[in-house]
Amino acid sequence: MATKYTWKVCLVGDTGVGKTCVAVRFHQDRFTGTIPTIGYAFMEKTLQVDEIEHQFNVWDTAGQERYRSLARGFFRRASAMVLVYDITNSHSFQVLDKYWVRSAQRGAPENAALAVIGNKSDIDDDKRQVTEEEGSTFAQKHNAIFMEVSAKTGKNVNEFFEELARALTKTPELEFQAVGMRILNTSGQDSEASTDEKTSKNRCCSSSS
Ligand SMILES: Nc1nc2c(ncn2[C@@H]2O[C@H](COP(=O)(O)OP(=O)(O)OP(=O)(O)O)[C@@H](O)[C@H]2O)c(=O)[nH]1
Ligand SMILES: [Mg+2]
Repeated sequence: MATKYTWKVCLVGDTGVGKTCVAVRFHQDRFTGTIPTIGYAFMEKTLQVDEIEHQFNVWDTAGQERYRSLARGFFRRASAMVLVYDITNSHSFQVLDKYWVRSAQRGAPENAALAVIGNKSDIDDDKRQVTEEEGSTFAQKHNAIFMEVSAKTGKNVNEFFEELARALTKTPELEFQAVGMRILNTSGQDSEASTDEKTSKNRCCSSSS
């Protein structure tokens, strides 16, 4: 039987950088209009990489300042924290170093993997405010995977998750473990369940759009 891993991946970064669009592109391979996320959205997708099955539980968090403390609550037991910026918005890049790295490190397990995505690579070069080299240097500093992607065209989105899967395979201890609890059903028999499993029943859910 093929090995199967489950990874919890949280997308974080400023509002408008395209976290939801990246998640939707990965999950449904489409690009849709979005509204700012309220709270979080959850999506699940399985990828086959090098004959290993990787189930990604992707938590798309809200970047708006008023939801930031709420977002941190979702980082617990994360296998990887993905810091997303918009290559046409230098502020969204600077704020990764100023805020999101620390926020991710505080909320997620100490050894959680870090990755960096520069989104909107489809936009013309004259609007670019962050070079690929700057993105790559920042990622190297944090020992993180780095890729420029476009949620709009789909460029590199799957490739990013494939690379993340390969990296995570080297640290199986980061695999997502649902916390079990016993619940009594109406017939009085007890059964195993977990809060995370219950959340994931819908496969894709959202507190916003
Ligand atoms: N050109 C281009 N536009 C994009 C891309 N990804 C997202 N956008 C646009 O960027 C805007 C914000 O995208 P969202 O995915 O909602 O951003 P977000 O990071 O989830 O924002 P919050 O939920 O508020 O944290 C939308 O208008 C998208 O159409 C991309 O790859 N290319
Ligand atoms: Mg969003």
